[in-house]
Amino acid sequence: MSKKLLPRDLPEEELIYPGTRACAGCSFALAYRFALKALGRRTIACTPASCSTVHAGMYPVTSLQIPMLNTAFESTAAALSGIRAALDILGKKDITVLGWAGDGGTVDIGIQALSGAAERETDMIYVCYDNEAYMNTGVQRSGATPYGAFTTTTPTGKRQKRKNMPAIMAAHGVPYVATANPSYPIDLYLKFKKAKEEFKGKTRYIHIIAPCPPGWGFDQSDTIRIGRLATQCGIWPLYELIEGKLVLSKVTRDLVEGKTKRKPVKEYFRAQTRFRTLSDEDIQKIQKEIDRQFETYKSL
Ligand SMILES: Cc1ncc(C[n+]2csc(CCOP(=O)(O)OP(=O)(O)O)c2C)c(N)n1
Ligand code: SF4
Ligand SMILES: [Mg+2]
Repeated sequence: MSKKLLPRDLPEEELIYPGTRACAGCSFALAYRFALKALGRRTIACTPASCSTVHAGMYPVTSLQIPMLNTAFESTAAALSGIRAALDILGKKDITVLGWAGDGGTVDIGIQALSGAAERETDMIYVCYDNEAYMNTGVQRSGATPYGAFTTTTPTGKRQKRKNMPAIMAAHGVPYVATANPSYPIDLYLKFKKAKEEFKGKTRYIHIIAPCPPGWGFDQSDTIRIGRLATQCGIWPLYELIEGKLVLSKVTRDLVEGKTKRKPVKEYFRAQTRFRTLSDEDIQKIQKEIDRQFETYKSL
């Protein structure tokens, strides 16, 4: 049996300097750190306007130790195709081209560029870190904001459901699609490793939940717990879609197989002030949907 990977086994090299401009308790900053441990220094990133731009810093100061191109909101994936083409002409095939964009920059404003790049089978790893709203401009709703969540543009709670972006990417025929969660850093690290090494040369898409203390309304010391709760209650299942085939990751598989007990979604919702207008009735409905989803997983 292969040895279980522990945090101490991960590469020691840090490609993000400590003391970034992200808020204390920001989870995408943590995800980025683990992703770069897997991808290594020979990576060029591309980021649109977002909290991630702030995190990277303003020239000549930066938190990143890799080159990063800051693009207009809608063009991350188009820029990635361009960078890739230039690197290929230069014969620099070993450099990983990484998109690092928020949910607004992915599921709404950047979706056409991403769809085009996926259709062109651009050799890239595209990441959506999903804090479920336009956080950098003060918490406006996005197509990834979940039903019932307060944002400044949904003051009584959003009345629509979120887009299923991993399914949209799988429908493009993208051979490696995965969800990840910074509260499970080893799982996240291994997915980036797999994307880099086993699907080299192809389009790869990783969608990461990114709990955000100020935007979601929880204490900055609770980030890891909130992230874990999202997966433990089934709201954020961890899986891969490999050539379209669903492979559940261990933590979610254990919940499906009953090896660990799924937590009630109520615990997740009531831990965040953004869901303050979500009624108990709404929560029951969502619980039933999650139960049905897990029955489907079981039947697969
Ligand atoms: C075309 C365009 N529209 C609006 C903006 C303003 N803007 C900058 S960052 C941002 C929010 C980005 O949200 P998201 O992509 O979810 O990333 P987050 O800030 O949540 O990390 C907005 C609306 C912009 N820079 N460009
Ligand atoms: S607003 Fe949220 S996502 Fe943005 S830097 Fe702060 S914690 Fe991170
Ligand atoms: Mg966002």
